[in-house]
Amino acid sequence: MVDEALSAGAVARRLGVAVTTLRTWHQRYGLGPSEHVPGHHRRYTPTDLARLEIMRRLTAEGVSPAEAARWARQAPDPMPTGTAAPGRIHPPGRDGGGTIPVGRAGPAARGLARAAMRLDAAAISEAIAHALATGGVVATWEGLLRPVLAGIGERHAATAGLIEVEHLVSRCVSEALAAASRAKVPTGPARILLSCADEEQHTLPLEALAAALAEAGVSYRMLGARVPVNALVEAVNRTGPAAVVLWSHTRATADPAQLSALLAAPRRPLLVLAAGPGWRADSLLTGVVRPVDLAEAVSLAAAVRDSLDQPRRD
Ligand code: B12
Repeated sequence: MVDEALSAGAVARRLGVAVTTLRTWHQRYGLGPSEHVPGHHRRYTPTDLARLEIMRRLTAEGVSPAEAARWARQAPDPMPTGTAAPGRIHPPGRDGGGTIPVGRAGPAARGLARAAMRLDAAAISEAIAHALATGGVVATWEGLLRPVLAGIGERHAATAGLIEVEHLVSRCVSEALAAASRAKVPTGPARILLSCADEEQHTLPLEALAAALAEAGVSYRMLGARVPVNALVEAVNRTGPAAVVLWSHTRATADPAQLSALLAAPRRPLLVLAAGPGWRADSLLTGVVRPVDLAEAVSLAAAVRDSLDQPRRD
């Protein structure tokens, strides 16, 4: 619920548009913030937000900005969130070309979903970068990225569409996570090896893990997508990692032989993590651990790294 005046950044996130777009709508079409507290930046009131919501929806439907702004300026004071009350104006156009379901996720996820549907890469990247900077990697993954990615998957499964949205969002997520990882490069030897299973192209969860490890100060080495088992074992033998995280997103790439090969490697890691929904819990070998989520994967990897820093008793 909107119960207080908002900054430009907060409004941009709620609407899923870039701050620069808001600025243009203000300067060109007079749809700016109307609350003015002396000595502070102007703030957007609920009425301003409702007008901008109309502007966003109509422009997304292809109505020209000037025409959309005319409708937006006519809007009466807003009703409680989510209501389409009688008496509200009914501007031209349909109610959007479909949405990405985000379940119970908050306004930032809904904003990101809208930006995704418009293929607005600037707004998508801005929303992710802001979440990473303010909430950190795990919260951004769980509260923002995971719901939107799962929603895209759901819509795709139902309609066979949205492939362009899936690709653009994936790219923006990758770039934002890589930037977050680069911003905090941990020192010390890389004792955690991250790899996708053979033929596995779903890398984003592993990229989230990499960024979360960087944030936690844990060094890692990332092999990325589609790593054949021989190459994985070669990397293990050459680098001697304490833990290997092997990601599989679908049953098709979850061949347990890859896990057996890790356990049989001459430089067998202390911990093998079979991560991702591809792995069947009941088919995992002794010595293989299956994390339930990102936070658990981070803490298991950090614990192994820390155990190496303890004096050995044997
Ligand atoms: C983005 C995406 C892609 C991108 C990936 C880009 C990239 N760089 O990663 C691209 C376009 C490449 C792609 C390709 C394909 N995709 Co795809 N893709 C997705 C999508 C939308 C998001 C993937 C993702 O990152 N999910 C992350 C979260 C949302 O997944 P989750 O299941 O909730 O994961 C939780 C658990 O795993 C748990 N967890 C447990 N342990 C750990 C450990 C860690 C470290 C973490 C982070 C989490 C964790 O927590 C996770 C959430 O945090 C999914 C939809 C979905 N629901 O996942 C489809 C989806 C996975 N894809 C699907 C398919 C079919 C494909 C293709 C076969 C399509 C095709 N015909 O080519 C190819 C497969 C290529 C291959 N061989 O790997 C299907 C899989 C169906 C199935 N179960 O077999 C899905 C489910 C979409 C659908 N509903 O149809 N895809």
